[in-house]
Amino acid sequence: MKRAGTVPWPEHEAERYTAAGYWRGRPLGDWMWSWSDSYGSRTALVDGATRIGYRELAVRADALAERLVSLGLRDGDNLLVQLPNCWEFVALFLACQRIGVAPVLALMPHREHELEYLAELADVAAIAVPDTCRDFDHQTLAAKIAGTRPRPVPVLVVGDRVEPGHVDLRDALRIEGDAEERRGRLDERAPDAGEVALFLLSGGTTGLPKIIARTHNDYEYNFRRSGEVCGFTAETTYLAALPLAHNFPLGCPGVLGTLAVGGLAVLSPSPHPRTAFAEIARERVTITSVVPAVAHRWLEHAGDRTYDLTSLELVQVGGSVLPAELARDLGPGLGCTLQQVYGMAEGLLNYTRPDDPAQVLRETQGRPISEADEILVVDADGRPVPDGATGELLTRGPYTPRGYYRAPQHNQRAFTADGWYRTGDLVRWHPSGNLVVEGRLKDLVNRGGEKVSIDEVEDLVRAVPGVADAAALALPDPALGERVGICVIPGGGPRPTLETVHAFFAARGVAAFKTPELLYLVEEFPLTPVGKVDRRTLRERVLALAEVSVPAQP
Ligand code: OOB
Repeated sequence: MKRAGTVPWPEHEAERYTAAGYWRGRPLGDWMWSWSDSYGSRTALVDGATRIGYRELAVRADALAERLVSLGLRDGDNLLVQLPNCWEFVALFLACQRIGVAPVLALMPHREHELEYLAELADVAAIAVPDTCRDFDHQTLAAKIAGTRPRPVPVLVVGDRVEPGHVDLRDALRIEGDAEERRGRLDERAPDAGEVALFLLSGGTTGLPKIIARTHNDYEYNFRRSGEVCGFTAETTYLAALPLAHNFPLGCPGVLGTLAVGGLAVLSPSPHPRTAFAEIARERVTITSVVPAVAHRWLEHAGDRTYDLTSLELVQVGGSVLPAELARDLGPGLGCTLQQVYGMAEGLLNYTRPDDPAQVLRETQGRPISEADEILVVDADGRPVPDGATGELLTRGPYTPRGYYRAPQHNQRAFTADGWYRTGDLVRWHPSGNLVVEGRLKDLVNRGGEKVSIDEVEDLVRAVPGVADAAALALPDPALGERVGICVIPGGGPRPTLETVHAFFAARGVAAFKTPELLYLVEEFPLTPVGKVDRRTLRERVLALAEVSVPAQP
């Protein structure tokens, strides 16, 4: 592989995956034109009042691809992308695929702390942002990040207020010149299908998020096979309500899985019930995907008969634990079938199938999409547990890469010597042949599907003035499932408060979803026999306190 720091699959596996037809040896930019050739005049994307056809999307993506080339971007370069759900996101993603540039998909809440780290780690050759989003000036921050690079990198901006010196991305998407000639020129630049197509961010347990390199071959299989399993067809109207930088709405089967079969992808700027319901009603959406926290809010609003949701056939729910009550009520409440999804940006995808019995739909997180997905459930010593017992899930397969990008040390822990990815999830096999997620070993807070590293939060809080030591905890939350709590041993000086911690996180430019929401001052941390912080005992103590002193959040 071209980029240093990627971990390829062993050659015999690559050959096996190719021979079995999982890997088809064509880059995603090539597939884009296949879709256009097959479905050319159909509508591919809806973004508010804008409707983009399949051929138009391909022609515009090509125009942008040539502009990226003229800006100096080349096969093997990485581009930091921080964009909300909009048609330009999809066009930029596809433009990159034409010329071997890999987008690094940052999340919208990311700020200087995360973006600078990602820009550095992936050594990005350009940055793409909106001018502003939810009152935040992304353009100014992107210019600052661009200025930290060893050589100046272009800033591409989607919006009405593009500053001088930045590239107007909408302008670069304008159609000029002969589309067929351009298509021919760009075909010459097609990257190898075994190379990196995109970078997804991992929830990460140690420090800042790790980067996952997904190849053209593996990601195409990811969304194609997902589409088959979930019953996506040319009649599908898919609503992307979750942020597209997430694997789930992007490729599970998501927008790419929809485009691959000639369906219609509707891009919603927010998963807010009113916004999403209005899109569902207007476009007669048939399938969408949500995290349990969003499902919870949708169900609360489902009784509101202002919106016609009768077109909905399937709602996919995944990303964090789906409470039993919600699993029971969601399908009837929204008038559609529930599909549980247990997936990860690292690869492995499990889905319940739409025609599974009700008990399987409600009580399990589904089964793998591929007969080539290998799964082991192991005990603390790495030995397989008896069938049906709970253990850690290890996996390998045709769309589960063998290591994180540029993280050799972390890879030694996160992968076994023979290439199994340690998910850090505790699972068991249900008698029906589906997986049930029982908990996790990894140190993170799953805040409504958004993953927060305990380690990263603790490191930050330890740097707050007046803090001697800090231990972060996942605390229960009725709406989000979990939220970030922090236990602090005060040092000298003024006592730290939630306000000082918030101010510190904001000044450091940390994504807001990582900021602790509850703070407890303690004198010491309980320790395990080996001298580590005993988080379980600490959590129990804090929860006992919380019952009397912390009002439930609305
Ligand atoms: C999805 O991907 P990530 O990378 O944000 O997070 C993966 C982790 C899993 O290892 C697991 O700990 C948790 O999120 N998770 C679930 C779950 N689905 C994911 N925990 C309990 N129940 C579930 N159904 O979250 C993701 C990627 C693709 C599709 C769907 C979700």
